[in-house]
Amino acid sequence: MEMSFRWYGLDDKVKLDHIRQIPQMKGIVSAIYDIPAGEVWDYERIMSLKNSISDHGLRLNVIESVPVHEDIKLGRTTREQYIENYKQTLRNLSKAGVKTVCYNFMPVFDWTRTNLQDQLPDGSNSLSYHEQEVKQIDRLDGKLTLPGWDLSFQTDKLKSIMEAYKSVSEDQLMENLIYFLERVIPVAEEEDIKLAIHPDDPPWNIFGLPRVVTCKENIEYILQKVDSSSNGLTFCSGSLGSNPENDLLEIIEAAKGRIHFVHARNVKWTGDRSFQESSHSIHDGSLPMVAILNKLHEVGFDGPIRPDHGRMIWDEEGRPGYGLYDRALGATYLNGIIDTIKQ
Ligand code: DNO
Repeated sequence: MEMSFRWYGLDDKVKLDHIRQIPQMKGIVSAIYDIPAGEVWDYERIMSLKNSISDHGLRLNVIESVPVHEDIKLGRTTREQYIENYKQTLRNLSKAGVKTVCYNFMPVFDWTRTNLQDQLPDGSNSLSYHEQEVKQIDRLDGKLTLPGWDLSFQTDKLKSIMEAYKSVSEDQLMENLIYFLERVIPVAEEEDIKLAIHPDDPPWNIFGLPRVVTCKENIEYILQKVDSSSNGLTFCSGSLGSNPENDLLEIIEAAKGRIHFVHARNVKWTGDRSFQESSHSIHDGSLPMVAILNKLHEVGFDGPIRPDHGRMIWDEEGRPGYGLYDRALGATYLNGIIDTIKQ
């Protein structure tokens, strides 16, 4: 497995020189963050991102993410142009040597939490989600906001986009995902690119918006419906694992051969549809990290893996979930397990 680390580009407080000092760190997972969803990523800009990373002895091995325009998720007729643009971005990435591309199909909101600095018993803090708090928010009052949202569109359009989703059922959203994949996967195949869909986080509907990358059955459906090795999964333990009903080992088995990227992190279940992110250790969270890595190895996964969110420890301040210290501890913990498995 290729140990990797997410880096938010030159503005990231976490520096490549520091990332490189984490033992066995090889890959950088990044993106071009200022290109709006739906637009083509320019080859020169991709190359400049790639070179800024290789100058520091690391390799840009995964793009996370090329965002999918809302019109594609909504199935609007305008999706055709955005799909063409997506294909062109894939061609440009491939030309630049990037072969793994992560993306998600969550309507409107990417990962959602209710607290970005929830204190843990050891004095550190981390991200948490409490369903009761989400339920209390009126989704259409126009002021919908939660900490840490990655919005893929202008916030002033929030109300109309939420309205538009009222007529999109889960089945329809799934159909729109398949429509998208049927068109982009042939290009990914030609370009030898592995697309890796990220599960929904959390893996259930929020604010009445449908979500479909939530469970084993749906993941199997997506992988089988467009049956190509280029159509794969980002196995994210923390996203899928925040629902105790998801058996992570069974999901790995079901996606065997189609897992192209791994996000490894732990969460502690704190109540019904509620959880808090913990350290990566099996002693702190509810997820069987050792068994997960064993299972990934057993099904032959040997691709890029990154420690996912970390806690904020040692007074570090920065992007919630994406500080240096706890993610470095996470990488080291994961590497220890991987080394042991491989002996
Ligand atoms: C959160 C991340 C997600 C992820 C996207 C992938 O920290 O795991 O934002 O990057 O959902 O498209």
